[in-house]
Amino acid sequence: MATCKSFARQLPRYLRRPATVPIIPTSNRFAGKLQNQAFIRRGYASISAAELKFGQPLHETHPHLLGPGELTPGITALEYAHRRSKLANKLPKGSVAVLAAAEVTYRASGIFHEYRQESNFFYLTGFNEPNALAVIVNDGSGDNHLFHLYVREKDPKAELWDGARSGTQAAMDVFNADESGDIERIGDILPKVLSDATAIYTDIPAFNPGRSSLHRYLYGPTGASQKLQKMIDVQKVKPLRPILNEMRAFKSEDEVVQLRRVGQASGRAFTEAMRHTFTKEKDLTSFLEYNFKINGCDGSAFVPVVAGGSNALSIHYTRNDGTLRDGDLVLVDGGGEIGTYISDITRTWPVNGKFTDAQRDLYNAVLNVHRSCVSLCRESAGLSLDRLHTIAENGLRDQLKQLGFDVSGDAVRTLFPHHLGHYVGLDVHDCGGYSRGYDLKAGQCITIEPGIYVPDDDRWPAHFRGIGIRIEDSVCVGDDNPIVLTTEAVKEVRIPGLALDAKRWKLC
Ligand SMILES: [Mn+2]
Repeated sequence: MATCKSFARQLPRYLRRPATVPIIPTSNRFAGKLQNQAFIRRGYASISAAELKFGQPLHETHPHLLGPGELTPGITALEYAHRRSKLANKLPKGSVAVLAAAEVTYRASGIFHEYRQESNFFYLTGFNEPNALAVIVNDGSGDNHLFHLYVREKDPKAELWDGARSGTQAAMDVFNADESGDIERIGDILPKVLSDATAIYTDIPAFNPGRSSLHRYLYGPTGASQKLQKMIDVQKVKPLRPILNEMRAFKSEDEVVQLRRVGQASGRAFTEAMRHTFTKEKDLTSFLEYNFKINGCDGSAFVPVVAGGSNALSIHYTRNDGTLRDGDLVLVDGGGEIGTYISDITRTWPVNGKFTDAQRDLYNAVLNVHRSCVSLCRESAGLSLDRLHTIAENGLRDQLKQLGFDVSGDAVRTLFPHHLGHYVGLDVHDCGGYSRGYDLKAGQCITIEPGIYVPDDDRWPAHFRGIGIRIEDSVCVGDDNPIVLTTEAVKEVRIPGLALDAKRWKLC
């Protein structure tokens, strides 16, 4: 964390703000006043915090994972309150936002997938359990708002089997809800909450006419769904996602620190993987994922691509069950996740540590374009991701021409078939639906990932066929300079003492 803190000091001016005082607002009604107070105690009644069990790590129970005042790694309860205030201010007076937690999904009967919270719900609450509903109300009181958080009530029997829940008391004391209640009773509670709303902003399918997949906990078998549907005028229902995309597209200082932290841990895992020789894609995959975790990540952000030789021509290759052959390249696209913030990196290196001439030429072509695009990740360039993509296409065309490729017609689209980049943050493809046509602004975080994939086709020079190369970094857009979030993953071919094709090089 020392590195992250020193990194924060180097952040551009726009990202700096006074250091966050570790305070936990007891109610959002007082969030404004709280900024001027040193400390507000949480109310745990007569029970000491150490005796309490929660449904997720908190500073009191997991001080090795969270600092004081943090609700999730690196993000304070105060920042969550600010996010809710900001959202409430973007809503018309008297309207509400309604968000549901992700549900547990199953890979087979009784066998569940690892739980992953719905990102918008997480962004506004920091609450990491299923079966929960958040309601944020613009009550017309200026900067303030009302926050309802309905969760699973504590239940010793159920917790004995499924692990601890935070419960309704913690929803208020720890997660700072003004109102809480048992999610099992939501069918009775929600109509009262929503009946006065002038508009309802939500992405829950159940609220949309024509969609019948209602969440079990939201409606249950009580007939409440019909009651609720009768009460809600469908004209009142509007999509919430575009408003949240506008917010999530711009990262706070604490978010950038988290993205840098996960980028650093993930980048180091990549560089460590390059030091070893693997003969199977599966072994490299395991090594990478193990190193993400021991470097401090919670795990992988997505199923990595570990593609030896021509497997790299398949962009989303994730079988990772082939062999790694002497003389081939291996393309690895992966990244870790910390506190639901993710990293996305791709590196391509020689299995035996030594590039062939053709591999090095093509690698340098991609690297040159990668570097020039990264250098343009600054607000002062006035470019969008779509414009950067066109710049990358033109750059690759020039590079390929110099290497003897016939670049006429659709050549570049064939050899570079995907987009140059996407937004990153809580999701790998962050802010789904947010246009890549907007000019990039300071505080946005994106990937830059040019690639060349040469099919086995007479159309292309023989010595390049079957080679697939992609180089990807996660980057924070600065005012005048990019901040590369994943710089620890080596990508230079030749730097004295640090080179991809000098096997077992030492880090300078
Ligand atoms: Mn990517």
